[in-house]
Amino acid sequence: MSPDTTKPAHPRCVVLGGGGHALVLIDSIRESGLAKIEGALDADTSRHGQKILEVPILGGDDLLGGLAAAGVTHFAVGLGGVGDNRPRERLFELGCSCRLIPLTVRHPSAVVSRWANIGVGCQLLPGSIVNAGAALGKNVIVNSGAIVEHDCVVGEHAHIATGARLASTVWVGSGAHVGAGATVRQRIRIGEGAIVGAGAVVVKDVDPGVVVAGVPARPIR
Ligand code: JB2
Repeated sequence: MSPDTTKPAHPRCVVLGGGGHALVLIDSIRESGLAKIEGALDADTSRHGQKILEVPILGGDDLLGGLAAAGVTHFAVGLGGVGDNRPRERLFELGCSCRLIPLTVRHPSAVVSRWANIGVGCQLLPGSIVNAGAALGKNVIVNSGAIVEHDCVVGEHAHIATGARLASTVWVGSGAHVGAGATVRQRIRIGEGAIVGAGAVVVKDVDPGVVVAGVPARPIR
């Protein structure tokens, strides 16, 4: 069989962001052996020249085009975007506009069914579970220890935070955030851009853009 020349043999990746989320992401990329990390970019100029897990913070996002021209092939969005996934979406579009490929990251400890559909640029972090029939759009984070049960649908740029649990057939709209340790009951719909507070238990549908919190979860904004 002739080699697939559409796929770079050795992905070379840049991470966008150099804070807490980038720490876990860089570790996950390394542990998975997915790509060589050439550097990180950060908006905070005081970080430039520093290192994160031995990865140099090269400068700001204005370097992206030059890095692509110099042979970097992939990017990974290193922002967690807690409570607002729009900056993550913006960085995802920026990376694509520079003709870089979104790196799909899967830590070796993540349990991901072969019958799940995983979009480009998704991040399946340590100990996460994505079961059969689940479908994740592009740039979704399933953070450490989070569970996406069978037949859930998670829209693009959404973030299922650390230890959150989606019971089966939950629908999560694009850009929504399900907070750390939250639980969402079967067949619930979480609207686009909605936020589920940490530790909430969601037993009713959440409208787009609404913030819910508590047990049982109620709208607070
Ligand atoms: O537009 C940007 C940009 N905006 C902020 N481009 C780039 N390249 N970098 C950007 N940043 C940088 O991201 C900030 O200057 C900062 O260094 C970093 C964000 O770090 P922080 O630790 O504040 O947030 P985080 O999103 O990496 O992590 C949060 O979310 C995770 C899910 C934290 O709450 C973590 O504890 C949490 N696990």
